[in-house]
Amino acid sequence: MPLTVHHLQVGQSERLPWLCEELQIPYDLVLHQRAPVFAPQSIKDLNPLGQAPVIQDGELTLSESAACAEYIIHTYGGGKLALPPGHADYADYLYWFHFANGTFQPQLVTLMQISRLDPNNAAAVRARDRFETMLKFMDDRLSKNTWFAGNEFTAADIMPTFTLTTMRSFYAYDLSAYKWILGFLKRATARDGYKKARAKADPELEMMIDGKAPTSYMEKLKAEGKL
Ligand SMILES: N[C@@H](CCC(=O)N[C@@H](CS)C(=O)NCC(=O)O)C(=O)O
Repeated sequence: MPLTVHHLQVGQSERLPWLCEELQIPYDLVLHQRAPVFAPQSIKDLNPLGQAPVIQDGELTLSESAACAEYIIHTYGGGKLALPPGHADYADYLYWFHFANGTFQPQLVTLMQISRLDPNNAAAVRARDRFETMLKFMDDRLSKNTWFAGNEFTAADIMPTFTLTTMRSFYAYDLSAYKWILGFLKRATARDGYKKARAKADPELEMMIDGKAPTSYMEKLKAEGKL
């Protein structure tokens, strides 16, 4: 049985079909739709936390984006798209790979949740400041490097792209002030692997690689009477 990737549409599991396409490995993609915001029962049946991604490989069922990415890279990808110990950019690779879901994505989730309660309270202002500091930090990095880890495209580029694109449909932040991030997004999403994955995983989702904030997924649901 080949590797199966469970993708909750409009979600961070989009990283895994992209990774599989870049690695050119066979995989079955199972699409799950939000119901209408949170995960459907089909994801809860696979992961007690009710979150995607989930992968299955024989008897194994695994969740957590970064764990799944590492599993795929090292089990099926021959280590491609990861940098090995001893590589000049190894530490940078590790840092940016883990920064994505260890720091950047949680900060945006915090900002989104606090802002919904009251966008002007002190905690929301602090969360926004910290998030903007992170964007500036990433922009600086990309002003000096083509890719996050250095000169090579790696999984450290796949990991943060969700937070810089599709996640903006849940918290519509503007990227106009970050021209190096925008350049990175253009390069990353022009790759064949990204385009193939997008066509399979979220064919109807608008590309969110412009500076201006996209239309929020929640607004669309409201307009369609689903919220
Ligand atoms: N840290 C987890 C987070 C997974 C996560 O929050 N996934 C979201 C999709 S963006 C989800 O499944 N949300 C559905 C829900 O919470 O009901 C990971 O990296 O896989």
